[in-house]
Amino acid sequence: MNFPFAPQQGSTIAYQHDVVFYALVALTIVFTVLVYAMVIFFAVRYRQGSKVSRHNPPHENLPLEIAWTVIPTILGLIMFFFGAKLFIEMRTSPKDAQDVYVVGKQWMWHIQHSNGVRENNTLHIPVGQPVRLTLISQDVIHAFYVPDFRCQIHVVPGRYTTMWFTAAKAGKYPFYCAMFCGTQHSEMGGYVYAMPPEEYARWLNNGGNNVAPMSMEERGGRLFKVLACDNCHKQLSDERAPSLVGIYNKQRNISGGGHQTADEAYLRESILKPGAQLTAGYGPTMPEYEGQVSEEDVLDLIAYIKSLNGMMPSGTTTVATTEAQKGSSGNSPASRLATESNTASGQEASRSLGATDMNETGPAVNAVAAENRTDRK
Ligand code: HEC
Ligand SMILES: [Cu+2]
Repeated sequence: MNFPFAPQQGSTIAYQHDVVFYALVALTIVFTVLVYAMVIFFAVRYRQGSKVSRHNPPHENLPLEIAWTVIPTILGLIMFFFGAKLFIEMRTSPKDAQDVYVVGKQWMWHIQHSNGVRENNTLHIPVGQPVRLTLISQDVIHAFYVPDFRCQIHVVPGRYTTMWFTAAKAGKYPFYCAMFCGTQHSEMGGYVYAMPPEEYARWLNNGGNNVAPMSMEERGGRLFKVLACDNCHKQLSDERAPSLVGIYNKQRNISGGGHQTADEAYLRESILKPGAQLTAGYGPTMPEYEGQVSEEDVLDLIAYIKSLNGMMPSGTTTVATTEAQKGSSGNSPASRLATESNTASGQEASRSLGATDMNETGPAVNAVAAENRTDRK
């Protein structure tokens, strides 16, 4: 069915809730139809002027009266039993529930976890563990409503209300303000992110970031892949580009004669304006990254290039442009670099950026990273 009849059942009580709800709807329909069918039937049959016999109208029918009293009473009590049982369950939070505090105000939801992590209009929770919300409003009456969890509670100024639920499966569930509270009431909502407990713990420990803060070096390594620097700069020099392994603070031969120390300034210029000083033996084929990457990105790239010096065994001066290195064995520092960047930073890049973002340039990468970070105002 494409059009869902009801919201998905995202919490542990959603199924019971739906059973009670639909049973009540079914009973209501049955009795409404029964009563109205009889009203219409008798109204038509005994309308003024109809030729039906009106002799001997029955004045009492004990079995019938007992039936129409006892059967609805029993049905009503059954509904009451299951309804009250579920109501009590939904209103009594388990002792081990994890506390989350929610403040509603025109027109947003401020949420705070017990370790101090805050978020706005999103609520991250662990799957399969009870979560208790304590809610209050800063201005007018709101209501916190998670349809997929079948949970709703008023959020009132000057008074705490509570509600609890256990998310049944990981996913993204919308929540809304369910009490008309002013002009932007309809925008007062967000999403519950139910995540596996380990992931939630990681999220909480990272201060509400999905991705652990990366070191400059790690971020630089990721940019090096994302910006496709590694298309040309392999771990070994080849005809496309010189290797960057171990070049930091080493003398570089500049084409047309002369030397340059590959310090930060030289590396920055080599990235932003590669044509300014070409490495001996190469043409001006490297694209200019000026305007493509931010200064932060450049600093991160430089930190990454510096870290490549650590790949060098002590005593080695350079592997950058040595022809002999091309035939080196699998244990060389250069191939260790290859393995490292293919696994660690490569996975990091695809995990947090997604495969399609791999061609994005610097500022876009920053935007993605910023989006991953939760607004913590
Ligand atoms: C199209 C191939 C290509 C791409 C892509 C490329 N480079 Fe280069 N790069 C070269 C070539 C060729 C040279 C040598 C000529 C020169 O100095 O411009 C070079 C030189 C350099 C140097 C100076 C190295 C030395 O020997 O002193 C650095 C640093 C550098 N690139 C970093 C980067 C970074 C960082 C990126 C990604 C943002 C990148 N390159 C992308 C081809 C490329
Ligand atoms: Cu509201």
